[in-house]
Amino acid sequence: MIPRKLIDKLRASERILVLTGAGISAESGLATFRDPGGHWDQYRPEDLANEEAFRRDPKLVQGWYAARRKAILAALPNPGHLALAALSSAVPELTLVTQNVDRLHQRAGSEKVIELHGNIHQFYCIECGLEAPESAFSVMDAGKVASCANCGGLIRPAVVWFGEALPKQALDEAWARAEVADVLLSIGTSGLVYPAAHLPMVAKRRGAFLVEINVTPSALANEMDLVLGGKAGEVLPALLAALQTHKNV
Ligand code: BJW
Repeated sequence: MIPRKLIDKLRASERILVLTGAGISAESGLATFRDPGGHWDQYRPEDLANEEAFRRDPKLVQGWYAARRKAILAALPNPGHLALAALSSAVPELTLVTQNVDRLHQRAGSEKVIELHGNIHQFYCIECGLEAPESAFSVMDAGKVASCANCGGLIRPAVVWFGEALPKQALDEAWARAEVADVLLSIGTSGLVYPAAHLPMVAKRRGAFLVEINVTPSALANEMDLVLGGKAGEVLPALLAALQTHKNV
């Protein structure tokens, strides 16, 4: 299932960059965005994931994020998350960059995770920036609009919406790691959202070996050196096992 060439590449590599997307959390029961049955089947991105939409209908947007946050808190890291956390101890240097806001990588034990699109666990005031207290979630869970205790402004999730800049430090760090990676694993992402989708190309220009793990080929599949079709929660544990077996030979 795992080509020997990949094991050899991983064994020879000094720096591995992993880019994950919503697909890695699918086996934890969380919907992706663009797959059939995904979030964008139900809603148009422009109605939810941008500031204009939020100001137009804060109740809809807060309610959607509050419901997703609840589902995320009830979900568990799956074998894909766990295998990536274990992989970081099996190779010299692994940088994990995620577009996911769910923090399942951290819950699986990955220590340093570069979050490109923020996280869904914190909310802050759109006017004064104050972080919202835990009580705000009860308000949203009850279907009401939560506002800032300090200034009355609307509170929003600490995620990156369309048209917003990614956190500079996270993007700079991810870019820098892409420039020096020997191997890049792109896992469970459609490769449609930029600038995250540029990272594999940045790594490729510098000579990295690109690998995709996805149930269906992504928009970036043609750029890959190797495409492993399958679920992240099955392929990654197999990859880890193959690497460990080979190590012991
Ligand atoms: C499995 C699996 C299993 C299933 N195992 N696999 C060209 C260049 C640069 C930018 C742009 C550009 N064209 C347009 C833009 C702008 C825009 C953009 O990219 N739009 C495209 C859609 C065209 N980008 C932005 O607006 C970004 N900001 C920006 O560019 O700012 C510029 C700026 C600079 C300075 C000042 C001001 C502005 C921001 C993008 C923010 C994206 N936000 C979202 C929502 C975040 C919050 C939330 O979670 O609600 O992030 S959108 C959504 O898409 C979310 C995801 O992180 C992101 C990526 O999705 P992902 O993870 O790839 O999921 P899916 O569903 O697409 O794919 C799942 C995959 O998994 C599939 O391939 C499945 O097959 C696979 N899969 N099960 C393995 N078990």
